[in-house]
Amino acid sequence: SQPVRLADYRPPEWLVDTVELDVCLHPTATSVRSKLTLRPNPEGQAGAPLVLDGDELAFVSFTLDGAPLDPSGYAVSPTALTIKNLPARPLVLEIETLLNPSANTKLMGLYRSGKSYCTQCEAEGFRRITYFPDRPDVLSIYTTRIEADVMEAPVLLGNGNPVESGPVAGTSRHYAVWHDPWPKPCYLFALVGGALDRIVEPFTTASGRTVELGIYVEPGKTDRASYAMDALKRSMRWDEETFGCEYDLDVFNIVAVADFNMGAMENKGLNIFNDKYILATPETATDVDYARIEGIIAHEYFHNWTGNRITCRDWFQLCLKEGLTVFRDQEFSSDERSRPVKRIDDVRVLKSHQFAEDSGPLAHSVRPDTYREINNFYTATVYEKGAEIIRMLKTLLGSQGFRAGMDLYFERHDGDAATVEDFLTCFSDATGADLRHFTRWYSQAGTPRVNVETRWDKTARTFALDISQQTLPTPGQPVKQTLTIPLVVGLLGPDGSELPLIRSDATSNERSSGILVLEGERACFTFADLPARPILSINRGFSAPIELRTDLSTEDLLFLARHDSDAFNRFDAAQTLAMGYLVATAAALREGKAPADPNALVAAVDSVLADHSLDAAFVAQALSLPSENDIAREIGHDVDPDAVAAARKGLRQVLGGRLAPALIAAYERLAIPEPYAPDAVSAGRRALKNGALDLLATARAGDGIARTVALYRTADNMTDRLAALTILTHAAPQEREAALEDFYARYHDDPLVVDKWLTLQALIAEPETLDRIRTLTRHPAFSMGNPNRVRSLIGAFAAVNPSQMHRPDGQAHAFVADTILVLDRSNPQLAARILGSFRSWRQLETVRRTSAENTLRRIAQADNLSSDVSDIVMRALG
Ligand code: DPP
Ligand code: ZN
Repeated sequence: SQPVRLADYRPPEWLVDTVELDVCLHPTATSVRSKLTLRPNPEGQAGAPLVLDGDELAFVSFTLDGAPLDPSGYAVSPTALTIKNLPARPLVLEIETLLNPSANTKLMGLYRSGKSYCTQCEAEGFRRITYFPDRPDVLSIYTTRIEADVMEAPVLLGNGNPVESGPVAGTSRHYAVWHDPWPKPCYLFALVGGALDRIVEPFTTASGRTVELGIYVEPGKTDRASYAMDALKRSMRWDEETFGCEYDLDVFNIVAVADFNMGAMENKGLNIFNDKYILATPETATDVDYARIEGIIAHEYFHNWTGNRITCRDWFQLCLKEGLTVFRDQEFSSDERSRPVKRIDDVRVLKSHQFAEDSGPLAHSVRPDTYREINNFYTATVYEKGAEIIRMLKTLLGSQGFRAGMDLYFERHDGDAATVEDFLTCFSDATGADLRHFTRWYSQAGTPRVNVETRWDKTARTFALDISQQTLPTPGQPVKQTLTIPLVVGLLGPDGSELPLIRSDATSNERSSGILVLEGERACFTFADLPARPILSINRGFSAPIELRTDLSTEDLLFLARHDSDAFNRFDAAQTLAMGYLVATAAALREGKAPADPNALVAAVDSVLADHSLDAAFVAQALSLPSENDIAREIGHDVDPDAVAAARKGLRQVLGGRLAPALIAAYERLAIPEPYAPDAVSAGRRALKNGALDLLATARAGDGIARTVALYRTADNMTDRLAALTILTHAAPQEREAALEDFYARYHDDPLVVDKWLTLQALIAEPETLDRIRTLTRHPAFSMGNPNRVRSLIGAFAAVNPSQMHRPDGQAHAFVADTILVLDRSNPQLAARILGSFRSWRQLETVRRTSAENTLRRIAQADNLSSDVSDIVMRALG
């Protein structure tokens, strides 16, 4: 397929004002009749043919203004319906297509999940339902009639508000009509039909309107939807209070389905969710699951304004809705939970996914300027780095300036298909700020490296920071520009107190600001009137998404880990110490030398553990080391994943052994029976308790294993039981098989819990794991047809078990590649996702790198690759 280029954007030739759909659901022969009112776009090119997109469509018939057209006047294929020589005036086009939803394994367009019918149209799935100008800048008002067998699909849902429903006389069928008054692009279209149960609750909006909120689930699972409902109501209130965004329909429905390629989808008034992000009870979901459900419910709801009321002009602008909406859901979770802990979580995700993507062959800018397959751009860069850009914007403009820009954006662009430029212009217009240099964050790929050197002048009592930035080349971008980098700083005195910031280099209104803005390649910032040499705390709260290098000594980092008032940097100082140790030890192990000296890190973690004023969730984060993938990225080249795994495991044993008394104390203090509640404080206590137990068991200290066995048996919630099972699986091979068997026996009826069981086994860092996975692919609980099962077993293995995925014999590479090629025939999006796990292959040592490269070449040479897989494999090799 030819690449699509941002520079080639042209307005649509034809607009579609209204769409009337009539969908008669049938397992293998669903008919779709579509009536479009079209008119020439005044901004389009006059006299252009009308080209409607299709994808694997079976054309039945069409009429123009009620009459059939001579076959010489149009061309139709499964991928397009083209009509030439149309008069430049409003027209009515009626088209009928025929679909087989049961055969739709791509899970794009209309498909079946279990016995239900559902749709997924983002990005380009609507063209798999009917011929249509499938692009986000064509906005239409939709009326949808859905008809189905009343037994098969007693529930019929569409976008917007329900209009009417009833039986189809003389048949076993019934129908429902839905009308959505808000013009929308077709990627936000959805319908659902099935035998579903629901919970329903009213919500009163800020202006006093009542909205009926419904969550639909498989029969018998309504008791698992109450947390999602609670999160939805809190999200709706938060968006009113924080951004003045009120909901705009009479109903808001969410449907949970078991087969879904993504997490969830923000279809107007009818969100469709992967059921793993709806269903939760204390017995089946962990604290992490609850937090994700809350975050994704909020994310999809927030799209109603950032995505739906204001949508994207074209798919290059995907970050306009995604980065902004991720930022909004992060802020919501920060307000609902603990802001510093949420920030630590988000930065961990950013580094492990986005930084990894940005430093390898799949690096791309937040707003790419070309793509071959848009499905491959739902990435950590577009989402998470996109959110970081919004966060920096807020840091630079301040809360009030940021809110003023958002208000103007909603006011000016409501109803538009907008661009990143439109968005940024609102902020410069609202605040007077010049954002031209800042805009580079959207177009330049790669993580900037920022270097900080400090100079303390005892006589002058000044402290100077020499700061420089550099971004390494990425594919297609050999030469990099400088970026606007906002660095939040603090200076700590010898007793750990915050020193006043007096900038001697700055203009009067910047003099006491704790935000240093680097725009050029290098700059010097000087602080004056200091009583003693300060310790620098910089990039507080991770104010810029950068790789930071400083000249802070081990003692300085230990000091920050003990005293920094910025909780993120306190955590980060300990992580930096850990990373330094892990990188040095991985190198030493490869050369057969002794591990590095862990004393500073042990002291840092010890002081965090001893500080009972800290949030338990924060302490749990401090106990948790950088992942093997994070360490590999830090090493950057010639990586031996076995050495990395050994270094990390060794450090966990050191921490568990040396800190045993404090860990035992923490465990015992927190292991008091209390009824389960998923709130952040209780979750934090469990995270610390189980984190302490994990280190003890790993070190075989403090009766860690016996305590874990007991926890597994007595746990009354999934968080504790899964934590115990995880520890036993990794740290107690002799307990492993019995525990895994017991877990499966307890939960085999619950696919979402079985997923946890699959993932746990996929992540065992032992050579037997590959065979175990092969065996599990034949297990009755596994299915290649269900994306959650595939991601839980094979996706998890490929992405987060680096020592086994990159076995030097190449067998795991071969297995994963074979799986990808099989999957590509049924579900290319899922296949391409898993292939993305090869993204860091170039950093491996020679033997493993050669195996990865050969494997990628074999995939590239396979016949009939989807555009999804061929795009990733070409770029990965590129
Ligand atoms: N737009 C969805 C989301 O990120 C993904 N398709 O919410
Ligand atoms: Zn989204």
